[in-house]
Amino acid sequence: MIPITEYAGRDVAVYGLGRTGLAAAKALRAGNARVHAWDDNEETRARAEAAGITLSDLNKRDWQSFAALILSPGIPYRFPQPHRLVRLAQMTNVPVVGDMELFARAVQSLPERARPKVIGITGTNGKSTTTALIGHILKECGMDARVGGNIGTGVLDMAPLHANAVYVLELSSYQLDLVRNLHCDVSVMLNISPDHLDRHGSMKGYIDAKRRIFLNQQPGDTAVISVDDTITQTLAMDLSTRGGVRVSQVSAEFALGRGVSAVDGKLYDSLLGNAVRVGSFEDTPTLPGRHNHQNAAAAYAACRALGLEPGRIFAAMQTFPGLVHRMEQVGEIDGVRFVNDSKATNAQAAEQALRAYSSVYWIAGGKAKEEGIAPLSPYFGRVAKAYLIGEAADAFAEAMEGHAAYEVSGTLQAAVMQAYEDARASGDENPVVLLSPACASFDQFKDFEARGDAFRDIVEDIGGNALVSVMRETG
Ligand code: UMA
Repeated sequence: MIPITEYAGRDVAVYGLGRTGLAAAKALRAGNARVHAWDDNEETRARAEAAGITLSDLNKRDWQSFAALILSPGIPYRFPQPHRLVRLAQMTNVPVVGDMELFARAVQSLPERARPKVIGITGTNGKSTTTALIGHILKECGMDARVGGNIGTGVLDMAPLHANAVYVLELSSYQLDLVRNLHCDVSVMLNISPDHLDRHGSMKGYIDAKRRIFLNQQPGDTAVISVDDTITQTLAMDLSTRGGVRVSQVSAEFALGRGVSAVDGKLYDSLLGNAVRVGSFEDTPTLPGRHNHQNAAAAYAACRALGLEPGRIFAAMQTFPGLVHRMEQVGEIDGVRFVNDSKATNAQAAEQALRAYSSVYWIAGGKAKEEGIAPLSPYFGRVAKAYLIGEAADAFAEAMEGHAAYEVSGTLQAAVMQAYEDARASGDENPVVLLSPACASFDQFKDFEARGDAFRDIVEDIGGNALVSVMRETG
């Protein structure tokens, strides 16, 4: 845990007691703040109490006494409308602060020589893989790397600040919306496409949140920016013309004159001008597909910014174990493969999984994103049948009409059972039951991890001893 001392002796409201809030409440208490913690969910409150947190109903408190409101990222800050308690805080001039901001200020409060390094990673897709990959490379190279943030560990739950440590933090747009003082020695921007627009009001609001990752970067710091979409290209231009920060461009589309390129299945480093071939992606089996090559190029550039040698970085990439919930190979039953891609919460992410297989029994749906699944229509030919779940089912059914067979299954359980039966009876070569929802999970699950875990549990129940493991994707 990282104790937070800036509110010692003062009253602080902590609203939301999931991973963020629970860690924040403990960190503040360790720093001698008087913590007033609340969550609207009864079970969550009970869990927090069991973890030693004293509850206090924030709806009934005198807000004048609070020095800050620590807000969990999942609770609306600005859009679709500020949460009632956020409005209450604003009306009583109580600053609204996120856990990343508390972390940033704790780092800043240290003398410069005692500060750890911070690598922040954001983007619409690929941030968890890139975060985990950077953490893995640094550890393999003998560094004290700590991985956390949106990837699943509340930042204040991480090991205490230490001068030689490197904090590798996945940063969501929700978290970035709440930072003011975060300083990344190395920032990584992977890609930007429409996502979470309900929470940011517009595409501009979403981009503005994302670009906050560069906020306090200074000369000597590095911004790694993948320039494969026009939005990130503009951000790279903006930052380069501003001067000061070193911009390392990466691409999985083009061979860059100066930067890191993943082209023709190979990784090239031309950061210093002359291109050097670093290695072939044939040797990194857990990083298949163009999207992973983009992640790998960005991770490589971030590690180069810390001064690591190309050969050591690439050797570490070869031993990367991959991530759960991201094209995770759950296993095979009677020749039917089950793939858990629950992390695919939008069309772009689902596209990568659909492209990887040719006979897909596709489970999709949940809480839809604005673009729906229309952008996936070029891949509907790979879909043997779709099983639609959650709030989005009817809209997705309409989008699939005339393109591929589908049924509205409603629940994940019904979808998996039917998809397995159909895949087994199909006679297709290598049928795959793929959970790649192209939707957020919040209508039926706590989060995408709970959805992926539920998928794995159902498959394990169906398979019993007949479930056999399969090798990870290799191409
Ligand atoms: N709550 C209320 N009242 C409300 C709304 C919510 O009390 O009106 C409570 C809920 O009951 C719950 C808590 O607030 O207990 C929710 O907190 P949260 O949604 O912020 O969840 P955490 O457990 O704190 O997890 C958060 C991130 N979740 C979100 O941003 C939605 C996790 O990312 C992250 O791993 C964790 O902090 C640690 O940093 C998850 C995610 O889905 C994986 N992120 C989104 C994404 O990747 O697309 C952004």
